[in-house]
Amino acid sequence: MKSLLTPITMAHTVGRLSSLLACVALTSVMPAIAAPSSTVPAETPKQHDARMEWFREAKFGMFIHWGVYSVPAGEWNGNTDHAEWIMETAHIPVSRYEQFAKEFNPVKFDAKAWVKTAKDAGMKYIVITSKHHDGFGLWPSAMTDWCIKSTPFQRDPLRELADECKKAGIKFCLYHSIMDWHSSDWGTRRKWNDVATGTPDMDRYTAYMKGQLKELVTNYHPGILWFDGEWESPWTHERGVDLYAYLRAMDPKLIINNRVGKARAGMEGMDAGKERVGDYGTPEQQIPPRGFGPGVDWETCMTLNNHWGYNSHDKQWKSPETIVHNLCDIASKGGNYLLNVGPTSEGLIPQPSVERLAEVGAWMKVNGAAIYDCGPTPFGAEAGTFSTTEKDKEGKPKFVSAWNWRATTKPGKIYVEIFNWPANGKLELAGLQSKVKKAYLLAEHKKLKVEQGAAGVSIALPVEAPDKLASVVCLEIQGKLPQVVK
Ligand code: H79
Repeated sequence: MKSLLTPITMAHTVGRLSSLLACVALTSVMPAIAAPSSTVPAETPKQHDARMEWFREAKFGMFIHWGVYSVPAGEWNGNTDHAEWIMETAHIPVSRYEQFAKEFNPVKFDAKAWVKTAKDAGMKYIVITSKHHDGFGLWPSAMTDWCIKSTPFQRDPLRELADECKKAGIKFCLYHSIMDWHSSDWGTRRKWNDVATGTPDMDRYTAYMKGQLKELVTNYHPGILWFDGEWESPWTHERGVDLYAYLRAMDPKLIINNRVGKARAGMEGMDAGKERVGDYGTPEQQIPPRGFGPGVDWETCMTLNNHWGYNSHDKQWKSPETIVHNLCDIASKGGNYLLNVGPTSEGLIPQPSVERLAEVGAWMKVNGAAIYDCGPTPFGAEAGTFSTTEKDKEGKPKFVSAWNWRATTKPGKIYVEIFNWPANGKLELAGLQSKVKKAYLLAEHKKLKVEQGAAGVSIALPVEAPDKLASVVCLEIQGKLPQVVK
C-alpha cells in the first residue's frame, strides 16, 4: 500500500498556452485551493493530457439522478422537500424503503430518447447514478439483490443507455456513491437501518464496492467514475488511493473525480491539503469566481431545479438564459458544466427539463464553437471583482459577480459571449493589443467594423442582439493568444 502513496504532481502539466498565461495574471486572486493531483499509476504529463483530452473538449454533460427514490417523488408524511436523500432526511426504515423497489417499473424509459435529449442539448457526456447513497444498484449486480433485479422492471437501464450513448457518440459515465445506507458493512450505520446485521466492516464493504465497480467497468466501460459520499470518517485517504489505483489498473483510460479521496474542501469542491487523489475538482451548485490555471481540471455540477432526484413539487426551473450564461461563465474559467435531470419513476425526463435543454441546444448549434475545446479567457476581470471591503462567510474578500460578458479562446481566436447588449453599439475590449484580423458574430458571419488603438479594441455591433440568450463575437487575431492584464 505504501508504494501507492507516492504523489506524482501534475502542476507542471500545461494543457494550453492560453491557460498558462491566464494563470500568471490570476495568481493574486486565486483561492487557496489547489489542483487535484493524479496519484497512481505513474503517468507522464503527456499521457495525462491524452487521458483528459475528451473531457477538456467536451465542456457540457448531463447528470442523471435516477433510482427508487423517484417513487416517493420527494414526498413523505406531508413533507414535500425530499429527493434522493429521502431515506435519510425522512428517517425511513430501510425495510420500508426497500418496498419502493417493488413499485419501480419505469416502462416509459427510452434510452434512445434520453440520449437524444442530451445530444440535442449539445451535451457530450452522460453521468448516471449506478448507485446513490441508498445503495440501490441500477444494474443487475451479481453481488446483491438490492438492485434492479428486485423490481418489476426486468431490464438493464445501464446496458440500454451505454449502448445508445455509443451509437450517438456520447461518452457514457457513472456516478457511484461510496457511502451506503443500505449495507450492513458501511461504518456509520443509521438507526433506521432495520435490515442490517452484524458489525460494520469497512474492509468487507470495500471488497463489495470493488466487486460492484469491477462489474460496472468491465460491462459498461464508463469514461468517468464520479464518486460521492466520501466525507464520512469510515472512508479514508488510504482507501481512496487504493480504489483509484485499482480502477486505473483495470482501465488505464478511466477518468476519476476527486471525491474518490478525502481532500475536497466542502461544496467548493476543489482540493485542499496534501491528501489528494483523483483527476478533477467538483464544485457543487456553485461556480468558482476564477479558474485555477493550467493542469487543474474541474467541473461544476448543478441541478436544473432545486433537487437532484425527481421531486414532483419542485417547479423552480432555471431559465435557458441562466443555463447558457452559466455554461459560458464556466467555460471562460476553464471548467466543464454537468447539468442534472431527475427522471420520474415512469422513466421520463421531466418535460420542463426537456424544453429548457432543447433551447440550450439551439443556442449551442449556432454558438458551440465558443464552448467546445475552448481555453479560458485572456481577460480575467469580466467575471467580477473581489471586494476590498466586504468579506464572505469564511472571511475571504467577497466576490461580486458581473454578468455583462465572458470570453473563451482557441488558437488564433477569442470568442466574446455578450449577455447584456451594449447600449452604445460597441464591444469595447480595453487593453487588447493583438492585431484583430477580422471580427464577426457567430450568428451572422458578417464582418464587423474593428477599430484598434493604444487603449484597445472597439467593435461596431448591430443595433439588436442577434440572440436573446447570448450573442457571440469571434475575433480572429494575429499571433499568439494575448494575456490582457487589467
Ligand atoms: O448526488 C447529489 C447529492 O445527493 C449529493 N451530491 C450531489 C451530486 C450531495 N450529498 N450531500 N450533499 C449533496 C450535501 C451535503 C453536504 C455535506 Fe459536506 C456533507 C455537508 C457536510 C457533509 C460536503 C462534505 C460538504 C462538506 C463536507
